[in-house]
Order: sequence, then structure tokens, then C-alpha cells
Amino acid sequence: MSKLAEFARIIDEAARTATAVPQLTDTQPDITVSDAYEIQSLSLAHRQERGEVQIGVKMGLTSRAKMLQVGVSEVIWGRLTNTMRLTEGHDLIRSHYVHPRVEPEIAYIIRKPLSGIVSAAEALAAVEAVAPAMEIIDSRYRNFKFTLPDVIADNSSSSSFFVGAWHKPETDVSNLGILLEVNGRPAQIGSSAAILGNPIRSLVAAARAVGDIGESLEPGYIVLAGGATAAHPLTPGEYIQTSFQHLGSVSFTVAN
Ligand code: 0L1
Ligand code: MG
Repeated sequence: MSKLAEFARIIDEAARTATAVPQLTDTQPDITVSDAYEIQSLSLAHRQERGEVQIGVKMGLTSRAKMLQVGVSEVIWGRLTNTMRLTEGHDLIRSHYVHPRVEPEIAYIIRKPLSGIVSAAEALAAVEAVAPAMEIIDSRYRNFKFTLPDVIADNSSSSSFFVGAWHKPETDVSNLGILLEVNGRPAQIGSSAAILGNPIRSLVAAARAVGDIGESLEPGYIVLAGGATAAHPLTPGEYIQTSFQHLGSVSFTVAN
């Protein structure tokens, strides 16, 4: 087995069993960003062998708050599968994760293929609808600590996500107030403008990222544009609700 394939198996197993593992760069410090995306892709293949289907892409580290929280200053991306999508309003089972955190996001659903270098107008023309969303990130590395190649190999920490009601694609999501509440108390406040200045830029970046490796954002794909605030660590018993100006809210409860 090649080293990258071995790392993909380790990451896949860590995610599947919710078990923290040491950073891959502890034993192999020279892993490149391109190696890391290859590990991510090989790890997705293990999920696909178990019947999972890719249904989208997540963009990560798209806001300054997120970059500061993890000490990495580059936009990254990962893959979303059908089993990662949880039903809005339902429970999240804490024991299925290593150390989950939640962050508010804007979601796009794609209506026609999008790939490579595109303008914001071209990206918007490929959008079927927009929605409020929350991503559950869960680093598979001990203590939520990683280097840039480590986190990319680990599907950019993506773990699960919730999507709220879909709205027309022309809905202006460039600067919407966002309030994340935990048991009714404000925990994070932000604006969608924190996502690269305008979430549509994240879709432009997603098209370019997948295009770089010969892939495309396909019709029906969901694209999570990235967090607008720092992420909140989840504890059983918490009721999480994020309200988005003009878009409505998304909620779930953290169960054991
Ligand atoms: O979705 C994100 O912005 C997270 C990317 C990975 C960094 C982290 O785990 O916080
Ligand atoms: Mg995110």
C-alpha cells in the first residue's frame, strides 16, 4: 500500500470510529498540499465503497475569525456525502464525533455544472437556490491540532451539516446578520460578509478548486460557503439555533 493510501485508510477509520489519531505530519512532515488532497480523495473512495455518495463540497477557512481560530491562512475545501447531511431540527449524537464544533454557513445548491475560473456572475447563474446552514466540523486529530496538509487530508474537518429552507438564487446573501444561540443565549454573532467579503466568492473559489483537479460542481451539489464566525464546541444537552437575517433559522439538539 502506498503511503498516501495508508494515510487515507487511517483518516477514514478515525472518522468512521470517532477516534482521535496523531497528525499525519508527525511521522511524515513533508506531506504537500497536493498529497493532502490526494489523501482526501482516497479517503472519500473508502466512503464510496461503503455506499456513500458525494453530494457536494465544503469550503473552509473562508473568514478571518476561522483563520485566526486555527492559525491557518488559506482557503481549503472538502467533500460532502449523503450520510453527512443531518435533518434540520433533529438530534446530533455527540458520541459519533471526536470533538465536534458547529459553525453557521451559507449553502448554495447548484443547477448546472460549474468548474474552473469563473466570474461571480457566472457562479451565481449556476445557482439553483441558497439556504441558511450549519456545518459540524470535527478534526480527527488529537486536541483539534493540525498543520495545513493534515487538515486538508482530514476532509478539511468536515463531518456533518444541516441545511434550512431554500430561497431563490437572487436572494441577496452578501451581508446578512447571523446569530448563533446556545440554549437561548448568544454564543456567536457575525455577518455573511465575513465569508470572503461575499459568500459568492466562496462559490467562485470552489469552482476553481475542483477544476484544478479535473472535477466539477455538479447539478444538485450543495456547496457550503464557509463559516462566518468562530466555531462553537458542542456539549450534550445543548440546543443550538442559528438565525440568519432574511433567511430564517436552523436548529438541532446535542444528544449523548
Ligand atoms: O469549515 C471550516 O472553516 C473548518 C476548516 C478546518 C479548520 C477547522 O477544523 O476549524
Ligand atoms: Mg465550515
